[in-house]
Amino acid sequence: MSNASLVIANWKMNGNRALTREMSEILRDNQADFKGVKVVVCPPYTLLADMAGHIYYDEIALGAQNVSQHENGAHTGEISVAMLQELGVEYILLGHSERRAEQQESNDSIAAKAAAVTQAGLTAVVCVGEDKSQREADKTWSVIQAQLEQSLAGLSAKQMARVVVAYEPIWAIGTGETASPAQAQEVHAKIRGWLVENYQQVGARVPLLYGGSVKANNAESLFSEADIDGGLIGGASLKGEEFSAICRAAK
Ligand code: G2H
Repeated sequence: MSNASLVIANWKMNGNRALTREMSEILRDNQADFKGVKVVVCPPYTLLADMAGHIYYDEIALGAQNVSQHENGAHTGEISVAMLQELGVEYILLGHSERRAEQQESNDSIAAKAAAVTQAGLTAVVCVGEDKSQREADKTWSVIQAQLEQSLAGLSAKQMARVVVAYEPIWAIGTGETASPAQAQEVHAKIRGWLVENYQQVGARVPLLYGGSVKANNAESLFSEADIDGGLIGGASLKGEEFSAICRAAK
């Protein structure tokens, strides 16, 4: 039985206007199959307005893949929380491992962004995860714990109520090598324990997503784990029928 209730599509730097239309039509046609599961689509910035125009049915929300920590001003190339809010964005991914690696995004800047997002009443999806060498050196939990401590630093309980944590082992991202349900659950249980220890009842309710090569054929077994509340889906979120099948597995 699934324990999931939230599935987020991370299109990364993929897609075009044709895909926003196609995806929204497929999700609209299949939505009865995953009633009760919140589905969030995070296309690139340039497709947000287009996607917003196609979201005309319940339980599907708009998300962005990043945001500036600044409110406004001289920050060329940046996009603010208010700008995204104006487009109808409700969820914002923060600290994805690709951004941590390619844009040298630090835990401090992720914490500043998480503060801005949650302060505005939007949901921050904070990503954490270890790489292969850290796992092999038995450092998985110390890496994740440090990321949690630093990326969520300074958030009040009220702000934490607007946080989702996504565990994405770097060695499983886009590689086809998924963490087994047991491997994912082991880390999720520790994240849950840490959240409860630090934020009590609020921490118990923070949704925990697994990400990393989730596909239609492994979603159900991952989503049946006790502390896996949903998925953050990359490659498979670009294929309408496969993504719908993943949403269905969350029901
Ligand atoms: C992990 C995931 C989505 P994929 O990055 O964030 O991508 O499902 O392609 O491994």
